[in-house]
Amino acid sequence: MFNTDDTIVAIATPPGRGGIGVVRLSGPNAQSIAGALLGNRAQLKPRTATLATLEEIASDNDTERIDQVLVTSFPGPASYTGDDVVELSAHGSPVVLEAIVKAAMRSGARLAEPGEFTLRGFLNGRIDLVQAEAVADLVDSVTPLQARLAYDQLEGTLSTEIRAIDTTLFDLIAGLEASLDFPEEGYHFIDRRKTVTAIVDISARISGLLAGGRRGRVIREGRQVAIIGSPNTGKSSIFNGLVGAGRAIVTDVAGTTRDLVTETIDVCGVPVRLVDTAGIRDTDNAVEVEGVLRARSVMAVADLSLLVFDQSRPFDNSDLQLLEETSSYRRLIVANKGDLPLAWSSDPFTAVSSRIVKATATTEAGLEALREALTAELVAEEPRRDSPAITNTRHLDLLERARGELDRAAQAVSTEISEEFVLADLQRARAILEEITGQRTTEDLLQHIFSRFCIGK
Ligand SMILES: Nc1nc2c(ncn2[C@@H]2O[C@H](COP(=O)(O)OP(=O)(O)OP(=O)(O)O)[C@@H](O)[C@H]2O)c(=O)[nH]1
Ligand SMILES: [Mg+2]
Repeated sequence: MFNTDDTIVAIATPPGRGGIGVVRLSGPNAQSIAGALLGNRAQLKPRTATLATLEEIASDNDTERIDQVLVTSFPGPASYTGDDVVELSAHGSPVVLEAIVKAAMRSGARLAEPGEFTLRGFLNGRIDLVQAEAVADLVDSVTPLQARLAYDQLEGTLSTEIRAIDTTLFDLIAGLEASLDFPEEGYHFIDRRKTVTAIVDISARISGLLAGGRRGRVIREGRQVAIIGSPNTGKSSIFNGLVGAGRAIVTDVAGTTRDLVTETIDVCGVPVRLVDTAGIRDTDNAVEVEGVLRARSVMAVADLSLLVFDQSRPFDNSDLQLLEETSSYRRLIVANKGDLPLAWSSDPFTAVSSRIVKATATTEAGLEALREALTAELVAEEPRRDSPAITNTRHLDLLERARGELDRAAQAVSTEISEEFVLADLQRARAILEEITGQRTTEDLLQHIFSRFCIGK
């Protein structure tokens, strides 16, 4: 399925217009195809930008100029893909870029699949699987913290740690095998106490990696937060305040919002999809009924709901109902309109364990406490730069499985089970670690990972 012998081509810059657009070629014929497009006039020096005119043979054998381009050649194996790579920087018009791709295809190149450049880099051993996944994460990042963690993984921080653990495990296995293989040298019985300590040490290092994993995953995948409440409590005002723009309609008419309104905001590096919803109430209006249905379904899937109440209005039965209806959801209770006189005769939240925050949606300062509470709910401590944070579920699952094998091995040693079983557990743990970095993979897995890339990467 992965043909790596041919030359691939794709536009590497995003769709649409731009100052510059880049077309990338990779494969054994990258240089000759680029040469043909440039009329074989330009001398390409490795890793040096050369100004050239790009043209193609028109139907009547005349040449037709396409654009003036900057061409850079990266001979393999020291290139992104490990093969010969040529990058053509043209004027960023989709028409020009497509003409270049078509001309390259007429000269024998094949249109690249999503992620195929990076896949080749992986297959050629330029990067490991963790780094390849980090490329996609970096391209997809929407907050600076996401970008930073992805870049750390691309630099190899995580790969290095996993390989180090793998090497320690390898040494341990080799030592155990030797003591089993050469009983005459007096090592017949492995030192069980030492072996357990060694296994427990390795397991602890994996636990260390896993410890930051939950937060890492939150940063990579983001969170969805629904704003829920009775009509007119100020949900859309809160939404607009957090988004920093008048995105949702705000009026003093109860039942203003009917549809879901969504924006992504950055909460301390975590991308948060904030969803404004229709005020929940019993109504005969068909449009509003649908809006309320949608509000409830968003609440059911959201990671957190901001449950908004208007404290300038007496706490009534419908408020109480809403409080009960949401008791099983993860929620943050917001007592809004803090600038107006309090109309609640008693504290309605005495029996509630959720975090409660006062807010005034109409002023910047009035939202500060809400912002802080939101951060506290969604974000724990920020990972340090030098600690390789795990962000990817695939890595988390595999590390947990590896730790499981190690714990089983440690158990087996201490319960005097035959050494062969211990070795088998340790070998399995190694195999799992190697799946993370991609020393062992399957075609299905690669297909799955690289299909989420964009074309040209
Ligand atoms: N004084 C004061 N007025 C507020 C505050 N928050 C919202 N309002 C006003 O309350 C009214 C309703 O605000 P919205 O944000 O539209 O309320 P909503 O909950 O989205 O309403 P629906 O979409 O109808 O459910 C508007 O007139 C807002 O200006 C606040 O903190 N203080
Ligand atoms: Mg609204």
